[in-house]
Amino acid sequence: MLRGYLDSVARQAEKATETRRSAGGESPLVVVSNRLPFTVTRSAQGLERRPSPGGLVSALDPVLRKRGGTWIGWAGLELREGERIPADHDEYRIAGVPLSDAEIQRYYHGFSNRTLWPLCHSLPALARYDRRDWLAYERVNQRFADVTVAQGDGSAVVWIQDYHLMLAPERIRMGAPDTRLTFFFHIPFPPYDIFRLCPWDRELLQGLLACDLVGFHVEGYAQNFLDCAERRLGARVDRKNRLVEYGDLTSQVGVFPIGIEFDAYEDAARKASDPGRRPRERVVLGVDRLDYTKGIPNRIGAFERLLELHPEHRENVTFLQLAVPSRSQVAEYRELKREIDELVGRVNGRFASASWSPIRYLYRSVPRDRLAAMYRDADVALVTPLRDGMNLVAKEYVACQVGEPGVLILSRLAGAAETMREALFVNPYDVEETAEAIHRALTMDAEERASRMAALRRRERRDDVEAWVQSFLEAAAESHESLQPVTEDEVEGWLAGYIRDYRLVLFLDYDGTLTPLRGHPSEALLSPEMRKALERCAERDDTEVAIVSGRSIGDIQKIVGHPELIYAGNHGLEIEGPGVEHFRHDDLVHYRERAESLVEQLSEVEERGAWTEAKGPTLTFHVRAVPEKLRPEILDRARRIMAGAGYQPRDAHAALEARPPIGWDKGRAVLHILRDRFGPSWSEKVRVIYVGDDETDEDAFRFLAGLSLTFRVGSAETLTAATRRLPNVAAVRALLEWIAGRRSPDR
Ligand code: ADQ
Repeated sequence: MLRGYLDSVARQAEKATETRRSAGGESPLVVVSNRLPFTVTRSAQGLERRPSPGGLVSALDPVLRKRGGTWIGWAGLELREGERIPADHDEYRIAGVPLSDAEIQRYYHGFSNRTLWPLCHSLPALARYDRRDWLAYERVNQRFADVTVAQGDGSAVVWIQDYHLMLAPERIRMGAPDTRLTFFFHIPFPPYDIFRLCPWDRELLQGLLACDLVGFHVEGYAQNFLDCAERRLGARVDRKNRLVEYGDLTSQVGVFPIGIEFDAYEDAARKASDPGRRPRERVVLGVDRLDYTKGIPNRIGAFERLLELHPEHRENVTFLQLAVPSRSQVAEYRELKREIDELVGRVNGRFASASWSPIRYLYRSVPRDRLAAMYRDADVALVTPLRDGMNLVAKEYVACQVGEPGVLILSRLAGAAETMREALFVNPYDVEETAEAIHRALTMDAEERASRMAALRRRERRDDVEAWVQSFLEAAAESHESLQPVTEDEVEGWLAGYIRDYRLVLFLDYDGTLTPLRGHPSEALLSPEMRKALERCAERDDTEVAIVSGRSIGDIQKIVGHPELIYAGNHGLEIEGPGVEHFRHDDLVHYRERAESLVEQLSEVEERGAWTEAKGPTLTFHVRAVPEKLRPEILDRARRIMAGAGYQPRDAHAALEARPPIGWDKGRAVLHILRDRFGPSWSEKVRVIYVGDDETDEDAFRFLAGLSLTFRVGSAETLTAATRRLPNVAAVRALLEWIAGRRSPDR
């Protein structure tokens, strides 16, 4: 069913692209978010659309109308057979992502809100890790990507919103490699020590690193992300320019603090009627989604403490807390509701008089005009989240302050604290400090209130949500810089401490590591510079060099041509070199004949440029010359033939390796060389570095984990067990040149 749906999305997309091209204009925008800009509900009359409130929708709506494009998201309910999202004279396209109730349960309430939400808000004790939630998250992200790719408009800027869709960029990149992919993360990005608690942290980071641009609200989140990419994925990072190089991809990381629709709130505050309140009643206001990150219990505690410390506020000040019901499917949220009910009851019970209740608590959503009036009339806004990406309530309060200026009390732990400098700051965990801040706000003189509020309003008017969208889209349109090529100084930082005063054994793969991959293996020759670097390494008496390749041993010896090196051919099934006993795996003889017959069998799938490289007991089936679209089918047939002949087919770069099933790989070969050359306690005598570029090198990376420094070169499609990623062959050369020229150990 999804297939048919995707086809229809693709057909619509084609039509829209044609219309836009004939009209000319900017590249279209594709917004991808968990929810569409409206929610669909089912009633007796059928399906209906209700616009979703919120600054993001109102800011993006005009941009989409002007540039053309698509909004992709979930409609808010599971559509039944034959039901479609109702059309409504849309000026841009709407593509719904179908999700079942069960998927919403695991992907949305589960992984998004029970794992990522608490973790990103630095509340790891509340995070739950359930593999079934993760699998649903993966599946749903893939579906969002499929719908996006089916839009088929390579010229569009794709802008993905928020933590529900961290894997989508990578999946979109696979389906549409040239797309300009951008992402905005609306919640905090936590420090490395917290993010790594997630069992799937590397997959999530890799998902985002497929983007050209990743945006955060504040510098701290951006730096946390860079830190995680470097320490968990071995990516190269330029902190100053906020660039991450992951394999052969580079992402720009940017800081874009979000704003609100300032004019709309200000206007609503001016127009809203006066609800009329008791003379002398002063109001401290809290407005939040009912969420444990918002610190509502702490806030009630602080207000209670205020009444204890400063009894003059009793009877005169009321704390008005509005809370919109939120995520009530999640147990922690239901518990929080109960806790707040109890707290409010306790404080009111303790201090209320016949004519005054200290706390008024409304558990519901309030329409914009009423909310604006409440903001306008509040003497103090108490915005004290325990952690918050930005916090729009602080900004809305400021926009609505059109009368006698009030005071904003703001948690230092909200992103908004980075820019809203004129607020009174508190640590929300410090009840005493918050109580004193409320007292200070209630007793602040008019002049100070006016100057603080004027500065806050000026900034929020200028940096509104429209400005935010513009600055993000401008950055998205710019082509970002690449990182500086790897330098010997950089290599020194990675290696110097590790190999100081040790002998070094350097294992190097050949194709894709020492030379770029070519159409035919015979074209992949060493550059003179690389040859020189290799020779200089081999000349050192504290360094040994081994080449570990999938090629036959004869071929690799010939093509490298240096007599002093150790060579392991056929993925280590054959080993030769100075100081190492000549090795051929015992079972190899049995496979030589079988390989010959397999070569013959494969000739039937040698179509469209596919060919077989015979390497004695093993072989490689190459499809680099085959058009990309035809590869999967040809590879599939080759895979079946190999398996039928009793070989293990293994994916390689544009190729399939046929390996004898004899439990031997590059990892075992490396271990064999090390033991043979240096004895069983080799790890105490030498330091080991391994550099390779493909899946067959992963065996060595896993084997050597903890026992060596390992580097994976080139494309970043899969996670690696290597310590670090290098972008290309030039970076390998810088590595070898540093090794060749390093200071000798002091003996
Ligand atoms: P949220 O966690 O939803 O957003 P926030 O920025 O505070 O948090 O926005 C809450 C919104 O709900 C405000 O627009 C507010 O007016 C509204 N609201 C709250 N209580 C209400 C009530 N009782 N009635 C009506 N409306 C009510 C996430 C991140 C934030 C980030 C935003 C935008 O968690 O940190 O600022 O995205 O990027």
